[in-house]
Amino acid sequence: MDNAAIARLLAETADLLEIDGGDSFRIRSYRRAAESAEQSTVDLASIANDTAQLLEIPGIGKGMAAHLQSIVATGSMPLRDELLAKYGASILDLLKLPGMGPKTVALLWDAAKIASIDQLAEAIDAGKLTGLPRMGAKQIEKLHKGIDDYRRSVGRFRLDVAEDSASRLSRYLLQFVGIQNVSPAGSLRRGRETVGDLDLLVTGPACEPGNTAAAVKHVAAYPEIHDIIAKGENKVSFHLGNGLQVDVRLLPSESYGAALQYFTGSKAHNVALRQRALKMGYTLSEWALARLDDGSTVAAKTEKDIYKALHMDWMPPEMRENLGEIEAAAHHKLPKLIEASDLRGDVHMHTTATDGRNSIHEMAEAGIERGYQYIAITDHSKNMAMTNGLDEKRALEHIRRIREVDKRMEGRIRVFTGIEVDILADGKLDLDDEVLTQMEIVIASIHTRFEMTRDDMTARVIRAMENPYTRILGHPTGRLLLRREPFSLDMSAVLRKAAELGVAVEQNAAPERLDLCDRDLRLAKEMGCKVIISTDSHDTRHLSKIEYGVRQLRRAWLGPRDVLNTRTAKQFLAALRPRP
Ligand code: DGT
Ligand code: CA
Ligand code: CA
Ligand code: ZN
Repeated sequence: MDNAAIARLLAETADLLEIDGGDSFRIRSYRRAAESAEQSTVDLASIANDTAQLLEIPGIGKGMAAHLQSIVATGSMPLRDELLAKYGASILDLLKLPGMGPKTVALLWDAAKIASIDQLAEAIDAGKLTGLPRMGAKQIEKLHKGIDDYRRSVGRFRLDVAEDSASRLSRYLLQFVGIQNVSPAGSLRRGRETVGDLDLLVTGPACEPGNTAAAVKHVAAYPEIHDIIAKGENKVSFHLGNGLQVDVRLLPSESYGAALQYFTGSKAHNVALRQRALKMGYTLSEWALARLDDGSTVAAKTEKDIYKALHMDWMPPEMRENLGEIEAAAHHKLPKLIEASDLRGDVHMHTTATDGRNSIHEMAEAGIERGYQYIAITDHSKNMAMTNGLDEKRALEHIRRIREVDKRMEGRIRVFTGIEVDILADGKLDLDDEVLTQMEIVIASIHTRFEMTRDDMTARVIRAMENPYTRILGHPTGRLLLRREPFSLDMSAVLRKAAELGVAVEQNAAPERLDLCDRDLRLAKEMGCKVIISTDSHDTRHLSKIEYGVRQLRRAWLGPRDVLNTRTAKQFLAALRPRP
């Protein structure tokens, strides 16, 4: 760890302390130490074990020396960890907005629990800042603009947001007669949970070289453009009103496959693929796979042609991260990935009994519409008071109603009884066993007390899974993408325990959650963990969001057999942990 990194950690700690309303003397001591670390000519990491030498540095006393040693040894220090656990790392992003200091951040936290730029944007849109001290209309307007600028420069966007923007833009582009085909590339095509910018490839008669002026004009006239960054003969880059950057490329159809391959990436995949091409005497570019000796084109028109010329099978974009897919494709050993159409049921959803917007019956009809054989109704338990969570008595009534609807469906769809029962702070479940024993699907989830230490949180989750009624661990990380960090958890310990107990872990497909990242999912598969995927729908329209979760399963190379709810209703129930 270099001095600059140490200085940054110390300065962050000072910022967090100030947000926390800490003692000003203490805050200053961290700032001074940060400056000293920044300016010191000795490498602090190399002298960290020598306390006497540390104390010679101006601004470093005994206490600070111990903090430095902890930073060098562990990459952090207890106070920083504690404050990050309380506020989340995203709160520090707020300081990057113009005119925003720790005092204002503290004010926003106290008044509205705002801890990230996205939360601030939401609060502004909802008019929640009006009336707060130091938040006049002018200041709010300035913040609003600052957020737009920030997002334009560094922000990432949720997959669903990027996809909506891409499909609206595609529809517009296709209105132009000379544009025949629009396809997303980049991280959107690879299904990453967040997207940095949109890469759209466009082909058609109006996109052929030397003839693009009219098409470029059409692209640049898109009404949702906020500002144009660059405009050339075959490329237009711009920002949308929401801050998302878009690169639209107009391509000759003869090199469409090469461009699609190149701009889909990932960078790591492309680098490895180019090396393979070189070894075979070819060069690979966005224009073509060509021979090194005479430059003649080997393949360019379709991605399949290119991979085939490299003696590989074509692979789904989700796999292209250079994590073994190149070798697998070369040995014709690519696995079959799961698809949304493999799923036979959705087993986590809410109704008007708690915080959902539709009735049991409406959810069942929506399940039928999607072609499902089964759904599970899993409303909240009483600990979630703000959702009108079910206590024991109401839960039993609810089961009766679910069974009634199930019967009324006359086999058109199975409606499982279920509950999303809260995991309390000590790892106990929020409802009595007598109630849980009536439920076909018991999902145990954490909704409160996110701020525990990693050890405590891991013990809490494991204790909840040890309850014999727990069949599924719901949204296992609690993260809200770009808004709330996952809670601190030893994921491999949890997955190991889940595999041992036979508890299934949920990939929550809600695009703001996507709890298990591709790495977690790979780990789950390696450990022999049962995996289910569900939408956690609060509305019949949410059932279609399953696709966002499926993309993550595919990124982790999961096939239909790796996911329990690809099975029939009967097989699905039998595959879950047996009920006591
Ligand atoms: P993002 O936008 O941050 O979510 O991620 P990507 O993967 O969409 O990255 P982006 O938009 O910078 O570039 C799109 C693809 O274009 C990328 O996946 C691979 C290709 N590409 C872009 N720049 C380079 C480069 O400098 N070298 C190589 N090999 N490929 C590049
Ligand atoms: Ca991109
Ligand atoms: Ca790009
Ligand atoms: Zn939940």
